[in-house]
Amino acid sequence: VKQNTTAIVLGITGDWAFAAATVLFGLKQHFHNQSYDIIIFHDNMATHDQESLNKIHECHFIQYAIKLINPDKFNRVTKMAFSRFECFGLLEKYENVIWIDSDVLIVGNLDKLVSQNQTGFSMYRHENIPINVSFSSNVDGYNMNADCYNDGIFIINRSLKHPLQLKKWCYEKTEKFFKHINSDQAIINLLLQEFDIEVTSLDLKYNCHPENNFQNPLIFHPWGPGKFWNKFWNPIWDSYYQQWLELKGTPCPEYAKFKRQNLGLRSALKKIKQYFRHA
Ligand SMILES: [Mn+2]
Repeated sequence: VKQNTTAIVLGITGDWAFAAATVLFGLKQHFHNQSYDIIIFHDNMATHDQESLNKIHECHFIQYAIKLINPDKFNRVTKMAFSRFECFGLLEKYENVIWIDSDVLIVGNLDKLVSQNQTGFSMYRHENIPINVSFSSNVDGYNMNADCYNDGIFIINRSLKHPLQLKKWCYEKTEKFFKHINSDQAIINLLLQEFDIEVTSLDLKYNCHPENNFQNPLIFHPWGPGKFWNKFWNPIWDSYYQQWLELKGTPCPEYAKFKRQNLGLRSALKKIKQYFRHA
């Protein structure tokens, strides 16, 4: 079997198979100009869910083992968020590696995504939001007021120097700075400073919060605790989710509850109208 030159990487706890499914459906719909391998780092995902995901697109499943000093410290992310550090190692096998958070919704064409990356590392930059939002306390020796990059979606390629060293550094500093950091994103932003990495600013359309009134989004990403299954109801996400259920994938208990509470027929119609007004 010929290996593709591009890998798309997800990392989820076993109970987020439904979320990965919605990303795979979005990719199937909107990413056509090349073929790619899909790699899913997971934490004890049920075999039948792996089989259901394979029906959407063949996936390479990798059980992720990492011992962080204190995973309970991170209330906003699970240890699986740190599996994005594996992307650096994957550059040994792939020319391009794309990390996509599984809480996103792909709504437009991604054929130009890989070519956005001119420097080896591409991510959306939050202008005027300092990196200290990702920390509970400052780390000495770094500029904590630098603009924060959002690592929910990033693209790296072989222009990036010594990727294995970067990977090692990320894990080491996650342990070393665990008292200071709130998430993986803190470490990625320090990494940029430590290795003086030039980042290509990814356009907002590839990493756009659903509450942003941006006109032509291609990927919605509700960073923060509100997700498509508990806060931002969206008909496209819902249709992908229904397809997942048709594949007998394990449902999302939170979404069933959210729908019951918030989506009587009347409020559903209202939200659909609002959606198409903005679309
Ligand atoms: Mn996210």
